[in-house]
Amino acid sequence: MVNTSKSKYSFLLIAAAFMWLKTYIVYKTSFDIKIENFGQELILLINPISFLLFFYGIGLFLKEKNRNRYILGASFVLTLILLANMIFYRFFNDFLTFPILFQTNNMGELGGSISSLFQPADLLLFVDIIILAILMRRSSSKSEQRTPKREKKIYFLLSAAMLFLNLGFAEVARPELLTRSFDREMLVKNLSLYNFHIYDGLIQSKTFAQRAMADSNNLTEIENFVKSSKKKPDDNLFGVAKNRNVIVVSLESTQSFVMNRDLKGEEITPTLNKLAKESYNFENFYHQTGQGKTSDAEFLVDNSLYPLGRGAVFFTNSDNKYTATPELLKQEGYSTAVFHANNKSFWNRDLMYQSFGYDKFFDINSYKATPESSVGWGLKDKEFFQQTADLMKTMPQPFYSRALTLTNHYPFDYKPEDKMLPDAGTSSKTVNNYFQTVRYEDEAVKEFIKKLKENGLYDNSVIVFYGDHYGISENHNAAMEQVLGKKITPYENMQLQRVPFMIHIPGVTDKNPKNIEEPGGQIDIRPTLLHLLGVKDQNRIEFGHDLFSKNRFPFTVMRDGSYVSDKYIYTDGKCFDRKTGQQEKDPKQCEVYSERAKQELNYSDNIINGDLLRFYNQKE
Ligand code: GP9
Ligand code: MN
Repeated sequence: MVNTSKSKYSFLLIAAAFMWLKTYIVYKTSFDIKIENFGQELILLINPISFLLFFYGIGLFLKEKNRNRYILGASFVLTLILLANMIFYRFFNDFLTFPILFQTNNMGELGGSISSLFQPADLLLFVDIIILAILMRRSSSKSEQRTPKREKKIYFLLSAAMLFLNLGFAEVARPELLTRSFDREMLVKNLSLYNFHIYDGLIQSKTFAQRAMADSNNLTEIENFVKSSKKKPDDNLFGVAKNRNVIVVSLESTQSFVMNRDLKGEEITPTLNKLAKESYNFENFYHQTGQGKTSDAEFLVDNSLYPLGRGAVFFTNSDNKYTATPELLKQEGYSTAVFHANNKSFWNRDLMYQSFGYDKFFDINSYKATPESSVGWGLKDKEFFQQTADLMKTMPQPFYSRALTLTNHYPFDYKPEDKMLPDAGTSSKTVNNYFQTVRYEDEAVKEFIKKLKENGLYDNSVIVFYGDHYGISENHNAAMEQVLGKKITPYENMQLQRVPFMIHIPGVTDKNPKNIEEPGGQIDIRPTLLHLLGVKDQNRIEFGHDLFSKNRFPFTVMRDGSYVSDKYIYTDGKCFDRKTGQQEKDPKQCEVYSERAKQELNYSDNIINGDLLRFYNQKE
C-alpha cells in the first residue's frame, strides 16, 4: 500500500517539480521581470506551484493505467504554452493574451518570423518530457485502481492552501491586483504565467458573451438619448485653435486643492497658478475615474465615454471598436502619439492605443532613463518632459499628443535635491511627501513650457493640463483635515475629487483668459477641445458636452453614481447645496437627477460591454 501510493504520487510530483523548475528558469532567462527585493523573488519562485498541483492533480481522477499518460500530456501542453510565450516575448516583449491571439494583424506580423525567433536551445524545454516518457515506460501500470476520495481531498486541500498562500503574498505585494489588473508583468510576477492565462481567459469569455448578445438596436436607443441631450456649442469659440498641435498633459494624482494654496508661506503650484490665469481654467472640474485610475482618465479624455465600474476598461475591452480622438483628428490631417515613460504593457496601453488609432506610442524604450534620473515609479518628470519635447519635434505637424507624468505617484518618493517646500508636518508621511512631489511636478511643467518654446512648438500648439485622479485617499483624512482646517464630510470629500483642468492657447488665452465656475468633468474634455480645434460634431456618440455651451446643463456624474450639478452635490445618498455645502433636508430634488446619472452610466457601460460602436461605424 505504502509502495503503490508512493509510486502513484512520485511520477506526478516529479513531473510537477520539473515543470516548476522549468517555469522558473524561463522566468529568469526569457522574460524581463523586474525584481526589486527578496520578497518578490520568493513570490516569483513559488507562484507556479499551486497551479501545477491542480493541473497535474486532475490525473488523480483517472484510473492508474491512464494517469501517467495524462501527466505526460499535461507536461507537453504546459511546455508548449511556455514556448509560445517565450517566442512571443522575443518579438513583442510581452506575454500572450487571448485578444492578441484573435488580433490577426498582430499575429500576421509574427507569423513570418516564428522560424527566425525559434532558437535551437529552446528544444531543451523538452528534456524533462523525454525523461518522463522513459520513466513511464519502465513503470507502466495496467491497474484499474482509482485514488481514494480521502487522499484526493487532502491533495486538493493542500493545493488550495498553496494557492491562498500565494494570493496572500500577492495581495501584500500588490493590493487589488486582480480587480485592478494593472499590468501583465505584475500579474505573472505575482500569480504565475499559468494563472495569468486563466485570469485572462475568464475576462475574455465574459467580454465575448456580452458582445455576442448585443445587436445594432441596442445602439439606436443610446443614439437617441445622446442626440436629445446635446446642446449647441459656443459658436464664438469654434476653431480658435484650428490646426494647432495639441499637447494634452496628464498630471499624475494631482488634485485641485493644491492650487492657489500656500504651505508655510510658499506657493505649492506657482507654475500652474500662473498658467491658470493665462488659460481657460475650470475651477470646479471633477475626475470621473474608477479602478482603472490613470487609464480610465485617458479613456474619458479620448472617447468621452465613462470607464467601467469594475476593472479597467483598458484591459477588459481593448479590442472593441472605438471612435477615439486620434481617429477623428486623423481625418483633419493630424498625426497622433502618446508619450509615457513606462512599460508599454502597463494598463495594456500598447493594445488599447492601437484600438484608439494612435500612430505611435513613445514608451520607456524611447527614453533614456538612469538610476540618477529616475525615482519612485520611473523616469523623473523633468527628464521626461525634456526628452518628450525633443521627441515631439520629430512628429509630423499638426499633431495630437498626450503626455503622462509619473513622479507625483503614490508613495510620492522624491530625491533630496528635488525638495522645494518646507515640511508640511502633518500626521501622514504620504500627505507630507505629496506636497513635495506636486511642487516638483509643477517645476517640471515650467521647464517643459520653456523647452517647448526653445523647440519652436509653443506658439502653434494648444496645451491642455488635467489631473487624472485623486492622490490622497480617504485613509489620510485626519492629515487632510489639518491641511484644510475643516472636517472632511461627504461633501468635502467630493470637493476633494476636483482636479486641475486648463486649456492654454498661446496668443489667445493669455490675452483673453476665462475662469469657469460651473462644474464639469473629464468626460467633457473631448467635445470642448474638438470644438476649439474647429472639428464639427457629426453625431458623435459621447456623453460629454462643450463646457462653453451657453445652454449646457452642468451635470457631472462620478463613476459611483454620485453627481454634481449647478445647484447640488449628491453623494453617499445625501444631497448638498453645491456652493454652501449645506445638507438639504429633503434629498428628493437630488434623487430625480440621480436616476439620470445612473441611466448615463448604464448606457455607456452597454456601449463598452456590447462593443456597440462597431454598429455605429457600419451605419456611416
Ligand atoms: C503608470 C501610471 C500610473 O503607467 O499610469 O498608474 P496609476 O496607478 O495612477 O493608474
Ligand atoms: Mn494616475
